[in-house]
Amino acid sequence: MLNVEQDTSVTIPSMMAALSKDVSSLKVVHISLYCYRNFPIRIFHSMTQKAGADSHAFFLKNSAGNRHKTLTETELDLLIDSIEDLDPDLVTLSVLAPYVETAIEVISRVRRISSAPVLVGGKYPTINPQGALKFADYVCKQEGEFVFLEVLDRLAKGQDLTGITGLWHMDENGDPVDMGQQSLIQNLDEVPAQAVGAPNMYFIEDDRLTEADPEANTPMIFVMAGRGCVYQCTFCVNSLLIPMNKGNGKFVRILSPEMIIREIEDRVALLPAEMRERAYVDFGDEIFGVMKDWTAEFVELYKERINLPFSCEMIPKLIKEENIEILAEVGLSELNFGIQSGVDEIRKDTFNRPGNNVELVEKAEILNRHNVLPRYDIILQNPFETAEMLHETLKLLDQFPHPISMNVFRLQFFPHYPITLEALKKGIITEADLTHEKVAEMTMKNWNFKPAGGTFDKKAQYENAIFLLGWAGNSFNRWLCRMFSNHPNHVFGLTIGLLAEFFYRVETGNTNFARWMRRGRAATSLILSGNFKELFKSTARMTKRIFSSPTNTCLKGTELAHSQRAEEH
Ligand code: B12
Ligand code: SF4
Repeated sequence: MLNVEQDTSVTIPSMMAALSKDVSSLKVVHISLYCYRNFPIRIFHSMTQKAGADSHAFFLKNSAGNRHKTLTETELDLLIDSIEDLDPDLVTLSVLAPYVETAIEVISRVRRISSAPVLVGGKYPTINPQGALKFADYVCKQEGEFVFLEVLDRLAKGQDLTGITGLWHMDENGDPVDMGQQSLIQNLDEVPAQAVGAPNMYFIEDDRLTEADPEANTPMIFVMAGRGCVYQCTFCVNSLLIPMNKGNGKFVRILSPEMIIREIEDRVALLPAEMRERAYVDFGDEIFGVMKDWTAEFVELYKERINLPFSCEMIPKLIKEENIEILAEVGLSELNFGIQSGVDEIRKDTFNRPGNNVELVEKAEILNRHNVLPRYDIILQNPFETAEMLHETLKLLDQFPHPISMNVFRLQFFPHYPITLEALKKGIITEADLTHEKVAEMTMKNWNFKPAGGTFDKKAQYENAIFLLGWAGNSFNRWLCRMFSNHPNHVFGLTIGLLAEFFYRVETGNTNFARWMRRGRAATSLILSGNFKELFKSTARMTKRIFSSPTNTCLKGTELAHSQRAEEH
């Protein structure tokens, strides 16, 4: 049953203004799992503070890609002890599918020391509210701003939390009560900007709790100018969210250029002076800079008030030369460009994704003409693809302007996604592959493709070659991949496998050797691009870092921030 509330006269500011005065007596703890760049937790922390309540945001670890560091007992104790000291009236968590087990563990510990209601929201609760009710008292389906404000108001008035649209709970028999969902927020300008560098933000990592926001101290300014996408790729949450929100307001929404510029200005102002000159902006939107009028207004303001390099995501089909041209003029330097497969049929039939190879090459050339570096997203270990299809992908990649840069992922099966249902139907996976433990293992340790050297399997050899092409700043790698493409024999296949595995270890390793190799690679690319100024500056920074305290948590956070974005989406 869909229970949609459509009262458009209620806005976030009007709801905030109407909140009970007693909200100021409330204490709320928000918890983010494995991510200090968590947009929802930052938005809710900001809203809670603006509402006048005492808000505390905990970032329990920050991990990305394959490098998820296991949560330790000490880290959990640090969180629980802090919550016990705070004695909150409400505890909230934002939960993605990979972190359900962690959420269960955290909540069971919270319950031992606090009787506060536990409210969860996010992708997992939105897709499976019944499942989330097994570990939380209240579950928010879909966007949570209105739900959250209503919860604050009711708690302040001492009222119970049942009967709120979008807030699911159990009835007296222990059965889930379907409370539907609220309509989508149509005017994003109403939503308070995410809190960065605000009071009461804590980061728990490496068995330490730091009372500071690590995000306030990184040169990468990560923002979202909008929400939503027009496509429904079968491996993406939008394939579920778009149908779920039919008749529920516009799905693709965007902040006004003025609001996003103000948010970036505030972020730049937070940075220490020496960091400002190497600051850059990264837009996490699913689609950015597509609408002509919005883009024209944005570039004008950006040039005048921000003037920093920036990167974004754009679906190749939506790339238009006139937009790229003006965005590049004001600093667009890198763009995530989703190819996913080099075979039109796989893209269309298996992934339900727009665009064909001819078009992809044309779009990549547009970027090349405007000196925008594309980062190609590729999905490997796709059981729907054959060795021959991967050979096609290898050939396609060779047609793009070189050197090429890539994010190489492994196909993931998230519960309920269309591609997962298809794989279940075809017997490619079973329900046993979709348990919380399995999803966690795949997304926390096997998110990025891991090449395996020494394989005689042709499909794996092509995958290794595709991975190696991402390291093709080295023209030997490119030559080798081309030779393999023209003569797909085991001599080339095995050599590529060994090299690919070596480079993967360099990219992800924690040894000193791996770290120095990564530095060497970065330095080589600066030398090749003639950027000696940056080479000098980063050498100076690195030298300073090596001789300063090795346990500086914020520095570690900064390093992670650099690498994290590249290996996630
Ligand atoms: C931006 C983004 C990121 C950013 C920021 C992530 C973050 N946690 O905010 C970065 C790059 C860091 C990232 C990393 C990862 N991501 Co990501 N990411 C996205 C993306 C593109 C947008 C999410 C977003 O922030 N939207 C804007 C916010 C405001 O909306 P929202 O998150 O939906 O939150 C609203 C509601 O859900 C609700 N809500 C959310 N939490 C709560 C909590 C409470 C208490 C309440 C009341 C309501 C509520 O209210 C919010 C405001 O309206 C989505 C795709 C998508 N379309 O959503 C993938 C997505 C969320 N990512 C995904 C994955 C797998 C990951 C990684 C695990 C990848 C990896 N292995 O490294 C990591 C995990 C990071 C982490 N620990 O959180 C998957 C999750 C799949 C799933 N079914 O859960 C998604 C859905 C993509 C996909 N494959 O479908 N990601
Ligand atoms: S184009 Fe990107 S964001 Fe949009 S549905 Fe496909 S994968 Fe998701």
